Amino acid sequence: MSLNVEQISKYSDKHPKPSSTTFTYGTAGFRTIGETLESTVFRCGMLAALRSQSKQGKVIGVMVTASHNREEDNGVKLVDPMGEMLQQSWEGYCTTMANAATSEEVVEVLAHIVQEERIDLTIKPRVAYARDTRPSGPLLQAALEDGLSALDVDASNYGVVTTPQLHYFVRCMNTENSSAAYGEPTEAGYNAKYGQAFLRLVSGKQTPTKLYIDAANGVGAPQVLKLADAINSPYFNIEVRNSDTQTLGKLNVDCGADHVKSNQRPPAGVTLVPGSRYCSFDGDADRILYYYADEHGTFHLLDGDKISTLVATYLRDLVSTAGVDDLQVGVVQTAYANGNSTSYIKDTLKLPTVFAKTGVKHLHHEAEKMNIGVYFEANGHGTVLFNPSAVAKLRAVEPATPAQVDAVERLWALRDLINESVGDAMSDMLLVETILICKGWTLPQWDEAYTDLPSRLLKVVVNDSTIFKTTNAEQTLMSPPLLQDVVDSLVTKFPRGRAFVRPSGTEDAVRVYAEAATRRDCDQLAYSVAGAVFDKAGGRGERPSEFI
Ligand code: G16
Repeated sequence: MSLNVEQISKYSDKHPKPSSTTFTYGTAGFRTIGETLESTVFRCGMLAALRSQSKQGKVIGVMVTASHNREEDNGVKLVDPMGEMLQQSWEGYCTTMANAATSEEVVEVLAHIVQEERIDLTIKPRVAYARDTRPSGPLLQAALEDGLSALDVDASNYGVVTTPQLHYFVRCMNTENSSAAYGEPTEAGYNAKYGQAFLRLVSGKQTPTKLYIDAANGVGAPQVLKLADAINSPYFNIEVRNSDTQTLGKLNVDCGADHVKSNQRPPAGVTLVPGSRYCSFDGDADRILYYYADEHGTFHLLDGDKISTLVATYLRDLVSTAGVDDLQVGVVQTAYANGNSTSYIKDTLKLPTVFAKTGVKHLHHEAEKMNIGVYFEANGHGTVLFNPSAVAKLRAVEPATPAQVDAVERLWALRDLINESVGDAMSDMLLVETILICKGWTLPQWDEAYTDLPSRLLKVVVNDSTIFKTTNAEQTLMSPPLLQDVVDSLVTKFPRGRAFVRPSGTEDAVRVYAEAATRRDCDQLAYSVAGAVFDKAGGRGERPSEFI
């Protein structure tokens, strides 16, 4: 059997590539102005089909979203059979395919992949797809459906759901009726699985105070309300803010996890009251952060590092109580992790920790190497993985005391509570809520573990961000020449200073991260480095200069 060239060309001609744009499969798939993505999304439909055939007809996911990005952006990414991000060796195919200039070239690239991957075209391809609430979503979904029709895909449309929900559905579909069955691949199945695990873990404990959720005016708003309906318990007492998915121009604007983390202040539409509890999702609900105001009204952020240390501590203690001593909990971070969180993990928790490049796909792979791998980016994106050896060790344990029985049961329930396929704001929120309820902790009590070094994340817009090349887990610049020397000399001026520069893989910009012993030093360092990037590497627009 060979490719149906006539059918593919007919559909492809409907979605010509914009001639002036070059597309790259970046940190989390393709991301750019939504209107320019039609040809790319169409072609991703066909790539998903081939990927499915290369996996003997397993379901591949396609999510149309630009997550934390501004509303006019959109994006698309492929999800592999176990709900994980697309295998990296296929990212090159995606980029080549997205940049094919004509329908003839599109067919050539498809034929090349079929040959390289020895794909059996008689296998029926299966794809599950969904989108977030962005205005360009319906147009891109239609392009995607053309791509699926071009290769006669057996397709399942999941409508408007969160990104992690789609990852979950893919894993469920591919494990159905197997010993690794993950759950029912429906919204109701998702809510039942995570809701029931949550109630198993918290029942009998004291009920918590209300949790205010900033849903970034994105798809997390309707979905978390459905989760709350399914749980239907005072243990999950929530009020959703920034839930307007209908009005144009509101998604991720002055709200959501990225805004809260970058600006280190609460979102619009939320007035912090001391003693109350708050969290923010991002636009597609794959990130979460908590925060609160102290009695002086000062804002305190509990970011991905704080979530990671809370979860790792809880798991470490349960493993120890359960008596599964050779079961190791480890933590994966990126260069954005606050220096004090890394010291706390190493020196106080005495847990192994490794650094990965930015992008949950990189952290996920490192976490898979650990028995129980806790991975979170400081921006609130992450999850926990139990590898097969951890599962085997848990199965083998023979608890002798009631405390051991309880700890083992809790570990199993936690595994049911966690979305192991990808970082998931709703599942992570239930995990944090569980730990806080079980410990009887307030947010300030959780925050006591260690104090963050002051940090600042800035964005610099430059003429060409592709000239920025990094090494050393993206902490050292190799290009543009000599810029790293400037960063190094600035860093030495500030006690406990640390800074790095890297190109974003989801936005057309360069990111600058800095931390130092005091807020003033940290901001001076961050703005000095950002100013140097702007001056020496083709800065565009306004020079970053708030403090200098
Ligand atoms: C995505 C990735 C994250 C990454 C973030 C920023 O988040 O999934 O792993 O940290 O982009 O990446 P960059 O600094 O390369 O732009 P999201 O929430 O937008 O999917």
